[in-house]
Amino acid sequence: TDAGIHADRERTVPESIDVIIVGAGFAGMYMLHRVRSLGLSVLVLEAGGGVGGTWYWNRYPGARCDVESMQYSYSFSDDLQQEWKWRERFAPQSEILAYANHVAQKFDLVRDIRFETRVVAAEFHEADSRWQIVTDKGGRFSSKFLVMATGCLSVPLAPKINGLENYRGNVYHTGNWPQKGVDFTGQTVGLVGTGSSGIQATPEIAKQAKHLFVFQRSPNFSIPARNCPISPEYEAEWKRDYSDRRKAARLAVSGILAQRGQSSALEVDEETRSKEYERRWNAGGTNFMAAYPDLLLNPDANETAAAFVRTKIKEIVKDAAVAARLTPTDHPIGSKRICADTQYYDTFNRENVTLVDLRTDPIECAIEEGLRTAGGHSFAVDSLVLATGFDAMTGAIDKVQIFGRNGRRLRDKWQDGPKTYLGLMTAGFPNLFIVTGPGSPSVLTNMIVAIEDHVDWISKCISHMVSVKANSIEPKELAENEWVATVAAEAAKTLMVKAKSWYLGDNKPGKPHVFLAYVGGLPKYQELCDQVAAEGYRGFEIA
Ligand code: N01
Repeated sequence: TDAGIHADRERTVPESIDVIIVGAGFAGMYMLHRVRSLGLSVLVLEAGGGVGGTWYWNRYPGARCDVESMQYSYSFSDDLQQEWKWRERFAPQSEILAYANHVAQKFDLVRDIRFETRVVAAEFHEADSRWQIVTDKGGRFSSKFLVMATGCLSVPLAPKINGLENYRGNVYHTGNWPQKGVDFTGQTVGLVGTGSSGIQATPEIAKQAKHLFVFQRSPNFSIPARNCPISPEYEAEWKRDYSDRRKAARLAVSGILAQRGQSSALEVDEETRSKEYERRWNAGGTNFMAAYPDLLLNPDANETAAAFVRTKIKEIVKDAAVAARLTPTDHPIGSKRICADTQYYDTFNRENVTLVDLRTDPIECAIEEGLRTAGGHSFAVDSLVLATGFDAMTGAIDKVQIFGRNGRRLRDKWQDGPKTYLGLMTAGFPNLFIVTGPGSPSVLTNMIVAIEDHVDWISKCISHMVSVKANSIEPKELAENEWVATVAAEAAKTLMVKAKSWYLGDNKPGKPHVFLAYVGGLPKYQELCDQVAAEGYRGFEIA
């Protein structure tokens, strides 16, 4: 409750620490490492029982990264990137979690992390410019700086299904999967949601279950991942010039090294285009979208790529009616996050898989045995898997009761959409940093690159604050308002605003319709962040 933070304030003396970091995912772990090098005291508070963040929670069958392993990894330590061996082109969740644990061990991180400790409230005290932090365990802390490293897709979202309490089977959410895994052998399973998570889980559950019903509201575009083992030659090639490749990746809009087409999709003839799409489809992965630079800018260009994928779905799925239901027609390809799959569309050729189209016949309620649709169809299922996504970008911050200057609550400030300067800080909440916060490139890029850049910037900022003996830093309202307008204007130039998506908050009833990430690309953004710092933190108030 809101009273929580105020109640016990005077009872115990809080532990006093220079920097408190919330979250021990990839952002929190690197932040901890960097803060230590500043010689400050630091503590990480983490809700989970281990490190890894999103890769700790998302243990659903088929969970895998869609950025290649050689790139979806830290670049800050050459020693680390040389010694770690990735086994697959796209690492499965288990391997990424093992990597996170390896990093924690190598840099001796765990001694400064409190696990199973959820931050519930944080309040800024003007008198001493410090944050007072309260955890669900009743722990109280005081820190000069507070860093939210709480992730962009870390609060699972479950739809309200009437009567779910009457359902007698098991309910799982992909974003909060049981640690010991789930064995669906012999079960009839219902899976709701066909985003990245649902598309990855579907083929794996289908292999195990007696029968799988996939409840689809919106069909999605998906490209085959073509995952494969990493050959020793490929690994050696990467490791030979790892640092140059990392530098080159940082010059790409997405922070991902990929072959990028240079001409408009409409400048080349149809045959050339088809060949190029075919080549990328066969190469696999989301780099498909890098075929032409205008795919997310020009609807006609976009349609050429969308039409190609639609044809593929028709070719793969044998039942024409099922193929038609799986075919997206309501949004430009890539305007919702494009998916990468392993045998997703093929899975609908299996006898034990049924696609249920919720657009024509929506879920009405849960019954004891399973789900019932508005059309009166009942589906008896032993387990229900919700692959229904996340309260993206703002969810984890919103869950903490954060009070800034004058007791103003962050949730109230952000009620019409998040307001940040550079996605890093928000006015009225001094010394509160957000790693890959709303208004930064974050989810549109390689998250690890975005995280490293932000953590480096925040570390330098904290170091600057210490060296000039300043008490507080926060954005000026004007700079923040300008940035919010820039983020919206950049998004409006693209087709990204043409879909109902979590990028726009559309997946959560009542969430403001605001584009949540900066689409201008990582290099331009990073240059701006560096410039701002070099000019004495232009747009920030340092006191
Ligand atoms: O979630 P989503 P996700 N009734 O929001 C449906 C990253 N990620 O967990 O489109 C019925 O994309 C919803 O339908 P609709 C990646 O950035 C990456 O799959 O709203 N259906 C949709 O189909 C990704 O974008 C990886 O009509 C309902 C689905 O649930 C992000 O995480 C892997 C419903 C939700 O899709 C989120 O992906 C996994 C309802 N009431 C995730 N409510 C990789 O690296 C929602 N849905 C590969």
